[in-house]
Amino acid sequence: MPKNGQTQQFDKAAFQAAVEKHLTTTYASTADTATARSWYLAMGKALAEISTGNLLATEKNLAEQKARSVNYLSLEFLIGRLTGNNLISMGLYENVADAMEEMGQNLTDLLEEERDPALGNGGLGRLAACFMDSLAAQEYPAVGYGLHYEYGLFRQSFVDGRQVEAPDAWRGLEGYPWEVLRPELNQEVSLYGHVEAYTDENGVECRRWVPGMTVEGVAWDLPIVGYDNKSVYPLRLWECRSNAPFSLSRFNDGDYVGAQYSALEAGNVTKVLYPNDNHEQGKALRLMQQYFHCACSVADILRRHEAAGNSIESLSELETIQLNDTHPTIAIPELMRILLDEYKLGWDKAWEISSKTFAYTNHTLLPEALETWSEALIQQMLPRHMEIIFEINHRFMKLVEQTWPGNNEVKRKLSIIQEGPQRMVRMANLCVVSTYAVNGVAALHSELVKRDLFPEFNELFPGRLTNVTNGVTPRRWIKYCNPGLSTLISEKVGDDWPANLEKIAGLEKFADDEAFQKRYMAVKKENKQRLADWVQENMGIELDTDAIFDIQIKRLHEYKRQHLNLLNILALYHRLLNDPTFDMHPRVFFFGAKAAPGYALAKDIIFAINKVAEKVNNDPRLGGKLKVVFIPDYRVSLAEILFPAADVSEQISTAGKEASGTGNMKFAMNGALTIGTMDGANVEMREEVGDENIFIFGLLVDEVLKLKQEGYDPYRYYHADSLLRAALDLLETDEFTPGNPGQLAAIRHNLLDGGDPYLVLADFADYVKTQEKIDAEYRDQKTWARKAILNTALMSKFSSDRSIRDYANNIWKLEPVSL
Ligand code: 8GP
Repeated sequence: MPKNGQTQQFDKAAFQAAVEKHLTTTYASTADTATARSWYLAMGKALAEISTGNLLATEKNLAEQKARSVNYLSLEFLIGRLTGNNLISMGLYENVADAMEEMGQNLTDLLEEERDPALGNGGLGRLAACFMDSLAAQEYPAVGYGLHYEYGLFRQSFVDGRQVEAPDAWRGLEGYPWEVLRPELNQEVSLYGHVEAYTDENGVECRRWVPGMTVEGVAWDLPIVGYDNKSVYPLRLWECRSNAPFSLSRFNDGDYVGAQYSALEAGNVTKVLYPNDNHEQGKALRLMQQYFHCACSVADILRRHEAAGNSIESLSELETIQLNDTHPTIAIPELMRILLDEYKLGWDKAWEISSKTFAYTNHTLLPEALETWSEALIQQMLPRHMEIIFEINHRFMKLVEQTWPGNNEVKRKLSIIQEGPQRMVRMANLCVVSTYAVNGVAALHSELVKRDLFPEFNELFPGRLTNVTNGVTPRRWIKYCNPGLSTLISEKVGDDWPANLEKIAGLEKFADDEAFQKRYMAVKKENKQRLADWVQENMGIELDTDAIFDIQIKRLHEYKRQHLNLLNILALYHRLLNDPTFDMHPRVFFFGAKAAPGYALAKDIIFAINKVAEKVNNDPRLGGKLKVVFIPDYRVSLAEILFPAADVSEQISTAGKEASGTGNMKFAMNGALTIGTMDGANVEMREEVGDENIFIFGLLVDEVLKLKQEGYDPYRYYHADSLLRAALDLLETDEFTPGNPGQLAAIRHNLLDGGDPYLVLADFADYVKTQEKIDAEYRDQKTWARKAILNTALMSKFSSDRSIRDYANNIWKLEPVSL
């Protein structure tokens, strides 16, 4: 347990009094009648009092020290439940458990009352949350800027196997106990209108934006508590409200709804998180969200900068702004607008400041995820920003002309404006041109960014494109979610590993120690039991913890290839029923995944897995060897049960498509062995653990490209491989949908006649073979235990503390400042 300043300051009686006070005055309840939820809320409020005090002290200290800070701008922060995690960071877990016990309350039960703040879709949002944790743990001055969505990512349930979405009111009726309103930080945001030219008092020709409407940005802070230190950084979430609630004249005319129309409109802006992962839809309201987020955040950064007595010329010395993907790109023209139109700095000076302030992280190469916005839409909503984007592009095109004289093809390719029937603004190009650093998120991905996505930019701006391999926080993803393993690790390497994950390498020398292997596997077994109990209780499926727990949890997407996993399950089903010589170790295949509501094939894949699960889980002919469990409403709090319980981690994307992956790291830290392609961070994980401790299969990036160039024919694999044929053909029968043949046929059709865009069939045979190898190796529990221990021991590179140090040293040039 960390013993930091907060532990020493903890006054049990005062804390209990604060809980009681909130129970009565905030939640109108009494100790004898309060529900578990009221107790949880009151406890949360009492804890937030402590963290808010430290948040204000941290802000003051950083302003006084004139510390250089990073501002992490992201439309998503998938933070998960804060209470348990913050208690660990504050070093107060035991103290608070004890204090609550005395009040007749069990802390573990109270923690279950918290709803996950699901303010993100998947990898990109969860990365932002891990990064905030690592910034605070290492005291690199930081502010996270996001949106205060009223509804987070939808809640998922299954009705007859099909995904059904419901709104996620994560704050409940009472509000979230950790959030604090910061009314003094509110901002006014402009939209629409036109641009006008005018001559200023010095006779200089100027331009300015005359907005058509304004809305109000309301600031909410969530505390990001530094592990084992006193610093608390804000995750500042902006909520949009109307600042003109209704027009009095219209109200008097009896037009009650019309009078509140602007209030309704403004309230919509931060109403809901767009539920797309690795896909953009180009909706006007989404652009409004993005601009609203950026306008509030940039204004707040400038407010802080000036309040600390700093000149605008020194902005890039004291502040850097990291853009988490292109979603906050509009912050660039917004800062330029303020520097030009409000500070009147002139283009060259404004550009110098702005381009030294921003850096950009790319998270995907998938073309459908690369954002473009219609020029007409930006022109209408943000007319001055469109002018500024044109000017940036005009100057950039001159540079391209100097470098490649007369080459119109390269100009067309690099231009921020994409020509066509509808001109579009390419946000990624705007980012590369306007930032001082662009990074990919794993070594392979960053190479592909340079080689395939932006080769000319790499030539034009040598050194700008770089890599920072992703990581995950060991506090949440080992210490908090896997207490059994944590105790074991601390016993062997000391208890400071959560803040210094390099220490975990000390486990390597116990990999062959039989006594240690037994204890390590006993912890795994307990974690499998915890998951099995959850499944029994919530889904009514009974599981055997001697079976291999094989888990694929991530968003549902064709490129992640849950359907490759499904085809192997169908192949096993076929062999168990038709091949008397076939034997397998019992295995449970777990899935957890949400599909974007408009993504039909992804939803079909969920339906198919659920239908197959229904059948195999109840088919006595299988002798209990094969089970399939699709966990509904997969979210961070369920991930905390799933990662520690896995024997096998599925990381099976088509090579070149998964930028990094971060679930892969969480599994391996918790002792699951990976079955994976040479994609994303799998490549670097293999480097760390060695080829014998990971199961790699499938085509390499260049083999994928070559096969596609040569003309990929999925039928070739279908005809050549009888097992694949059997698996695919099962999808056309009514085997899993009795009386309704063809209900699962869309997947087969997509793979055979739809061209199999993600080469599922090409990788099938090698995948099946590698799964057989896993089956054989699992039977030798000693060797398996050794490999699992080595996975835990050799994962230190994938701590997000290391990622953040890479950003701080190589990109942001940031120094830690302790409180
Ligand atoms: C994800 C990548 O798919 C994943 O490989 C990576 O680990 C993660 O980012 C963090 O770097 N990308 C996205 O989630 C993504 O691009 N989402 C945007 C479209 C919303």
